[in-house]
Amino acid sequence: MRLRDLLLLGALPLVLTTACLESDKDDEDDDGDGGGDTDSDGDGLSDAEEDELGTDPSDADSDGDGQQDGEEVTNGTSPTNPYSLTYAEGGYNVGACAEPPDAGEMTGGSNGYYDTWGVGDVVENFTLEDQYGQEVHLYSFCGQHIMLAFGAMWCGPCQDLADTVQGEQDEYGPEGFQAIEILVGDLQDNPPDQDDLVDWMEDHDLETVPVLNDGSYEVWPYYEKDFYIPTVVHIGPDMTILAIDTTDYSPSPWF
Ligand SMILES: [Ca+2]
Ligand SMILES: [Ca+2]
Ligand SMILES: [Ca+2]
Ligand SMILES: [Ca+2]
Repeated sequence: MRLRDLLLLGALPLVLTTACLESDKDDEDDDGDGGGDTDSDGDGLSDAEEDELGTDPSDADSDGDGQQDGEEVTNGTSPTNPYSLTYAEGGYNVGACAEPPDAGEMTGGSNGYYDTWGVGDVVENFTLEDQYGQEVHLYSFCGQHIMLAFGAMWCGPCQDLADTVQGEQDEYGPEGFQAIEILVGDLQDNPPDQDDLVDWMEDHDLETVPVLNDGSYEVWPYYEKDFYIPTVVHIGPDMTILAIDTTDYSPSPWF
């Protein structure tokens, strides 16, 4: 006998009616997709799906990164990691680590001015502005092989390297790679401004590569060994340094 018929008969006490209605919401599979149908927070994932994913069924944006849980699943980013998100501009090859990595200590020794990162270290996140004015986080690329290329606009070898970076991105991106250009100086070796970042992108045909501004040396000194640029760093998918201030200007040895 259906619930409706019982109600018509007046056979059910109110408390049982309520229990039956809740039970129907949670357990029945009206659309036949194999899971419960209730989406309590309206983020596009049912409560049952959220239970499996480890997201919060009563919070549409479990990790608080501004992108809803269902949207993240569709886009292939992690709904439980606030650094894993889709950037509005640039088409960057972001990663989907379920949670941010656990950064270690710097073990690379001093370069005479600063302590530096070393091979095997799990690096800290950094956040710098890109050519579109977006705040870009290193940890957004956790899960990918990352190549950082620090340089300055006046530096010829940095220009030559920048000319090759989009090609490397196109070749290795589908295998899990993101190149990141980071400018520490403009043509006069002053801190770059937004127009400089755009010029660098356009001059070197960087279509899906962020150009970040580190004109205030927040990041670069801790990766610098000999104070010659460009300074290239390779970081593995688990955010461990594979090579630092290296002459390997391509990720090819790791693919
Ligand atoms: Ca939901
Ligand atoms: Ca949710
Ligand atoms: Ca989110
Ligand atoms: Ca996220």
